[in-house]
Amino acid sequence: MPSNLVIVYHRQPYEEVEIDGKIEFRENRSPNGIVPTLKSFFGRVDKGAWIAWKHADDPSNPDFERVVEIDDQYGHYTVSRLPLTPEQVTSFYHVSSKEAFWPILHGFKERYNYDPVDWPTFREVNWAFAEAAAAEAAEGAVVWIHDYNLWLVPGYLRTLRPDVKISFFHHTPFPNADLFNVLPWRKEILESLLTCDVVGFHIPRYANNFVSAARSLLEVETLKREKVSAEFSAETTALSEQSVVTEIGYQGRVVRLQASPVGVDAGYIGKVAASDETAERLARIRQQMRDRRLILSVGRTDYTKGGIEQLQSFERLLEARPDLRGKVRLMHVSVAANANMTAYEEIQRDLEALAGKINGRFGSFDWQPVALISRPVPFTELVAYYQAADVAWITPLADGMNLVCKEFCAARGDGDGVLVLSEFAGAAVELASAVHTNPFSHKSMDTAIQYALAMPEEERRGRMKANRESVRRRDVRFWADDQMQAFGDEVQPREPATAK
Ligand code: GDG
Repeated sequence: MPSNLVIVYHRQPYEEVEIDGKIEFRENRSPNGIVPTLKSFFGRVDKGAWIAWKHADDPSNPDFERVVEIDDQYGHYTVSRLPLTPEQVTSFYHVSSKEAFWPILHGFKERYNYDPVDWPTFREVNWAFAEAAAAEAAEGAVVWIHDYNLWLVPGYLRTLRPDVKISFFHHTPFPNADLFNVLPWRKEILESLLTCDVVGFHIPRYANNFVSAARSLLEVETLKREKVSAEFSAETTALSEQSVVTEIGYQGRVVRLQASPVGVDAGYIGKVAASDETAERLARIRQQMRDRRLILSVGRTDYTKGGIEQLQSFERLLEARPDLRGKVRLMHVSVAANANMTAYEEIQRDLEALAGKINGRFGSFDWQPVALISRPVPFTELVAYYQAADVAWITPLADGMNLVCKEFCAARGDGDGVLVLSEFAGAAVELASAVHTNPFSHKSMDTAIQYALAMPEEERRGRMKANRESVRRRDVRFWADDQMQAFGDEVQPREPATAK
């Protein structure tokens, strides 16, 4: 049966676990908030399809199961798995996407590694995704493609299936022309994106940057510019915009640009937070903490997440404030999502060295200032830490959105806790009541954490109330509805099945 919604995302939407020689599909527990969010869309259509890749040493092996049927709490859908060889995965994902695109998207020109990129392989893999999507899509279906490693899919798909509606969402930032044009394949990428009906971004800044890149190379016309919607904070921060381009024209086609921030499943997080199990865990954590304050930091091990800069600030805090020694602990959860990549191994080593240095310098037999956690913490446990934290210290140097800060607010049913948030996380233009900080300034980082630790209860509660309201109102459902509107009537909104 053809699908009226096809989601194209490089990762499979579940984990494959072998139990007694049988493969079982389990909820994906890797540290990334995207997958459950996307699956929640399948509750809205009769039949959905997901296109991903799967490691295959020998893609011609007839036993390779290409299509898997799933019926779960999200709905009924099939998953088409493209068999990629280890060489293709390294080239398409680890090299082109992570070493070349990722640093440019996040503004780290000096980390951009051009030489090893094998562009024909990148094209070949993107073509395979486009072909698989074309095979699954019903007449006029919506094909929703995710993230920069599939940048060429829209262009290929448009040639294969002119009838489908194509929407492309960027989970990362989108840089301006000065940065984007560092990529030698810039024109090909932009021409592909301009075959979409909708190109989505988290926030207006990224949409405007996309326009700047497109206008620098192609005859693109601005058709509509609007005042930034009231969903985004009126307060100006590093990523604010006053107006946003919402429609552009290219070669007779109208492309709609949408700034639509991804939210979290606030209802689900609230339920986990209110459970007896979490209450027990929370009590245990509090007992272990005794009267010490807990600063919590959670993120993937990645130079964009600013872990090193944060630990350096924590060291300066303990240096400047002897009164806090023995009274405060930083729990720094930093989980590597991409094993065997030099850049991430280096960060991991640096984090370990710095945490060790701080612990050696300030710690004692019964007090370790930094708890560095490098293995994934189960989500239900993470929620207990969100609740136990006096401060969530979320200070990426660049981040498309950042879901951790939203999860923290959603988990704080007690109305307490302080969120310190980098101005360079997309979420900062929504969460006006967070304590904003500039991670490129020692002074700003150091002042913000001290301010948060000293914040009186009334102010804490006032800020948390406003942040929680915003996180709950613009949760994952809000994002879903926003996206559905952009798709038009092809995917009829209806009550989604209960997610998770
Ligand atoms: C990309 C963009 C954008 C983390 N550690 C553990 C754990 N996590 C979970 C968090 C959260 C997710 O991972 C991280 O989401 P983020 O949004 O913070 O970051 P990215 O993975 O970089 O995601 C980002 C996002 O896409 C969505 O568009 O916001 O800007 O970079 O859900 O809870 N979960 C568990 N244990 C951990 O140790 N269970």
